[in-house]
Amino acid sequence: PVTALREGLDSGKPLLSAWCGIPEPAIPALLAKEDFDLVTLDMQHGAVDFAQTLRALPLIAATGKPMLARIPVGDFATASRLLDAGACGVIAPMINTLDDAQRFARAMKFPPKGERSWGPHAALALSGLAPDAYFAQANAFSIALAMVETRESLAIIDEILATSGIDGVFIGPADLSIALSDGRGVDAQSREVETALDHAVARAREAGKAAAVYAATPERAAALMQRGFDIVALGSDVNLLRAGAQAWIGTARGG
Ligand code: 3PY
Ligand code: MG
Repeated sequence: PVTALREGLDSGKPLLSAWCGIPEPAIPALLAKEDFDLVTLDMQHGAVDFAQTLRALPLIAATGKPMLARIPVGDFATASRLLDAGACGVIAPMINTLDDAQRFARAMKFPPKGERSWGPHAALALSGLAPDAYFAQANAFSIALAMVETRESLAIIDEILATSGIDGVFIGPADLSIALSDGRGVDAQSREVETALDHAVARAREAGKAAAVYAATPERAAALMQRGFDIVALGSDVNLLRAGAQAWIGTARGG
C-alpha cells in the first residue's frame, strides 16, 4: 500500500479522497471500504492526532487503499514520521515561500534529494518491502503535496512545482479565497478562486506534477474532477455524517 498513491496518480484517472478529522480510527477504516480511491487524515484542522493516525493506517492499508495525511503548519518532522508509519504521502499546509517548499521536500525524501532520516519500521511491516527495496523506491512513491492557499504562494506556484522533492500542489480554496479577497471573507467558489484553480491545474500539468484540491460538496468534487484535478478530497467526515443525518431524518419524518 505505500506505493498505491503513486500508482493511482500514474494511472491518470482523477482520484477521489475521503477526508477525516474525527478522532476515531474506525471512521477512516469504514470510509476506506467505500468507493473512495484513498483516505486523507487531517491533522491541521481535524481533531486527529499522530497516535490516532498510526492506528488508522493498518486499517486503511488492509483495504489496499492509500492513506494521505495533512500535517499542522510547519510540522515537517511529523511528515517524516507519517512516512515511517506507512503513509503514502503528506499534505503540508501554508507553503508560502520557496524555503517552506524546500524544507518540506527535504523531510519527505531520503538523501541525496533530501534529509529524511532512516527508520520506516511500520512502513516496512505494512508493505512487506525489504529495506533496500524500500530505500530505492521511497523517494518516488512518497508523495509530497505543497498547499497553495495564499497570494504569496500562488505567485510562486511554478517555483514550488519545480522544487526537487515536491510532487504536486494542493489548493486550499477557503484560505485562498480569504487571501484573494484581502481578508473580506471566505468564499471557496469566488471568481478569483475559480481562476486560480484553473491556473494551478495548467501549471501542474506543464510541470508534470500533480494538482489536488479540497471540495466541500459532492457536486463541487464532480466539477473539480472534470476540471483536471488529479486528486479531489471530499470533506469532511463530519459533513458527511451531518448530511446523511439530515437526509435520513428528513425522509423518516416524511419531509
Ligand atoms: C482550504 O480550503 O483552505 C483548505 O485548507 C482545505 O481544507
Ligand atoms: Mg487551508
